Amino acid sequence: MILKDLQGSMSEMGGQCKTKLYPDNLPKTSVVIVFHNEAWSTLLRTVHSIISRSPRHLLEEILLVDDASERDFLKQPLELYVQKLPVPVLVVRMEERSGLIRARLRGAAVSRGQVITFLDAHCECTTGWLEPLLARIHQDRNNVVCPIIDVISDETFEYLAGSDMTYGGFNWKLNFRWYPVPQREMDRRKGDRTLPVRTPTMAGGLFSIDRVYFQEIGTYDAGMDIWGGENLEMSFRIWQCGGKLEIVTCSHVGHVFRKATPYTFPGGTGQVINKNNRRLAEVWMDEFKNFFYIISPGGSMLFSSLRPKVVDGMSIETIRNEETNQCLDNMGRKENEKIGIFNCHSMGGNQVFSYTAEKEIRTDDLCLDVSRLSGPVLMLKCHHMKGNQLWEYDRQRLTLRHVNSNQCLDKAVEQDRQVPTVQECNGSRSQQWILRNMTVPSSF
Ligand code: UD2
Ligand code: MN
Repeated sequence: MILKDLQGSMSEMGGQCKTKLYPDNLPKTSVVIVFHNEAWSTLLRTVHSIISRSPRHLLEEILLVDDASERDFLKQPLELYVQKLPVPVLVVRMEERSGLIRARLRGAAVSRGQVITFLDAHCECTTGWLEPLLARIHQDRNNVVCPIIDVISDETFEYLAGSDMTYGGFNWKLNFRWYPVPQREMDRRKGDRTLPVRTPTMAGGLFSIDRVYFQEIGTYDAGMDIWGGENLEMSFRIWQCGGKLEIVTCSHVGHVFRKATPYTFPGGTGQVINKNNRRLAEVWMDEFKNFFYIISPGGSMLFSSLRPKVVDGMSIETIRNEETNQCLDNMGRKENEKIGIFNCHSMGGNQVFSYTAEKEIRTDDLCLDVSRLSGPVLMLKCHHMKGNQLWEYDRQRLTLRHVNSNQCLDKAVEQDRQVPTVQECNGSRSQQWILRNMTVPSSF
């Protein structure tokens, strides 16, 4: 869709949203904002936008939960400032650094509204943000609802509208990811884009939930530290406990997406996030947790002892070159970069790929892609259109033929380093690749 069309249909949707009517008796919400070392301006931008853009009768209070910040202006000056505001704003202090999950739980415990709305501490609520959220919960208190998250630039602080064309998913490292809303969900909402989008997962920072439902499903996992994992954990919890998770397209809230965090991760970033993700995997993912253990670097240490058996119909493989005995490896590289080749380590991580039913060779949401003869093998976003991402594996000859170019996956030496490439198929050992299924214990 070209940008002009997108903007056209967005503003059309905006128009439909503007004329929507909401019941008078919507539930009241408490807004819980947790923060650690937040900047004064962004925190207050959040608070003021809530006050000036929420109908007063729908706003019970705002709770600012300070997760043991170290900045003086967030202490007494903040308390003096909020006393003068026309809405009850309470500053709650954690005794020690507890992480955003336990800080949110404290806020929820202190709050009194029928609905609890969580926001990050660097947001801007837009006019009309609240009514559509509360209306969905009023319709069914098992609806958990997110606004469309607009982008506030972390350089200029300008406000850029988000889209209703993406929703939440995740990869097997258990990172939250945005994906295009699938056609079936577009079809379900055909003719009325003001209908909420059902989303598998949420980004985590901005959502409203009925207080009783929140308690019924067991709130958050209080054993999770600092940051990460709780968003997928809550998403899985909701879908597995009789709820629905939705993006309400008539509600927009901006969020500053930061390139760096203004805080530390006591114990180490990787360790903290891995611990949270393991809790999430163990509690909610049944045997699917094994994909996580194979693919995530921290989990893979467990892998050799676990020897997971993975659900039928899905497979992940290592791809080893018969001549050099080295394995395809994404080298931790990103979209548009070249795939690499490296000594096989059997630890999963960067050396596992899925050879999909659509015959793509896939790592996360990137697919091996070749666009010119004898050219480099790049990792591009999977487009599911076959084309340059279609590979035919011949289990007898052990070749991976790139169908479009009719060349075979091979390797070349470039600046003293092995790099995958495609070449005329010639039956040489350097064009033979062993796909080993990581999920069959006996292959160890
Ligand atoms: C996203 C979510 C965030 C959370 C996170 C995963 C959005 C827009 N943001 O990351 O809410 O779900 O994914 O965990 O969906 N904070 C504390 N104590 C800490 C660390 C953070 O209070 O130890 C606060 C922080 O000040 C902020 C909030 O928690 O208000 C979220 O942290 P973030 O903004 O750094 O997370 P973000 O947006 O990268
Ligand atoms: Mn944030």
